[in-house]
Amino acid sequence: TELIPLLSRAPKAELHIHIEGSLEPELIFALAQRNGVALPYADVEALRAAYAFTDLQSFLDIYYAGASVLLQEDDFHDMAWAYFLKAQADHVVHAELFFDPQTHTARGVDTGVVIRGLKRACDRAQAELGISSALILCFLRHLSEDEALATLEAALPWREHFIGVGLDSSERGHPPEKFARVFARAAELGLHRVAHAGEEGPPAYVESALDVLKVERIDHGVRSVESPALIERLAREGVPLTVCPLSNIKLCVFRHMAYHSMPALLALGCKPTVNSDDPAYFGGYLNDNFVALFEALPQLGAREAYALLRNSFEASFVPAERKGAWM
Ligand code: ES4
Ligand code: ZN
Repeated sequence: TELIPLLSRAPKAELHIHIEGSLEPELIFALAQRNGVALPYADVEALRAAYAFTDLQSFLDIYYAGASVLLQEDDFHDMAWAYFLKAQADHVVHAELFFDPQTHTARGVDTGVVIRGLKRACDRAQAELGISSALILCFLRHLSEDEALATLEAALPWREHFIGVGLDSSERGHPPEKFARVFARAAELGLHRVAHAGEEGPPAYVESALDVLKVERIDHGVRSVESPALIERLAREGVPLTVCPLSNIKLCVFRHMAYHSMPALLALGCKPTVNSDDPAYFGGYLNDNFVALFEALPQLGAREAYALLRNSFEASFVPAERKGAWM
């Protein structure tokens, strides 16, 4: 459509990007060599050939294997810096990055190494690219709540370097309420709260993320359309949904982009945004997600494009006075 060049050039905020999911195969191999880490893939092509996912878990297995090359502070900086260069090309002016400390502390990498490396890239993105950013610490939901509590406590020396907490990894069988205490602790610490819900899991998980974890945004939430009562609530409360179109197709949440729930979410008065999730694994960065969505869904027009861009700023955790410059 003729909207695509306009959408591509428009300033936008990205609110759902796992920084470990921006690690391209070329950088995985370069870091493996730099750190002397052996990979179970012969080369970049063999690794990329493994990116044929059937569901969330089949992706996560490969995503955690890819992250195994990250050991030094510079590795985290280099990964995030590569993302910021892609973000700049897509006219991203603000990004809120998820990171998974437990993926790294399990290999003996200190929480401080992870956070300091990422923070250095964030500061550099502001200085050299004019991109503002913030970090959101995510708990792996397939692990226990006690491990999540220990992860939060271990990150507190760097409390000023992250703005919130999230919940990611395997959704089914790990409902939000499993993490009630750690999210209450995060709230006490003045941290923002988000959670993945309604990606592969049922609408009930979106409800418990709101009611028990008191989250301010839902990551994905695309299965909310299965519950009219939930959709009515999301619309009434103006809860932002950070939707990731290419991710949903690659992980078989929807059979084809033409069946994506985005048009329904918009038409029913919800507040969705467009995001890239794990761009190195799902076939594209933020603009690729806008293009795939708008090309497959002719019912999405200029009004919807404007709403999605505006929602990305409105739903960001930037202080209200700074949002004024964008909106
Ligand atoms: C993720 Cl797509 C997705 N879902 C849940 N957890 C994740 N971690 C990284 N990508
Ligand atoms: Zn995600």
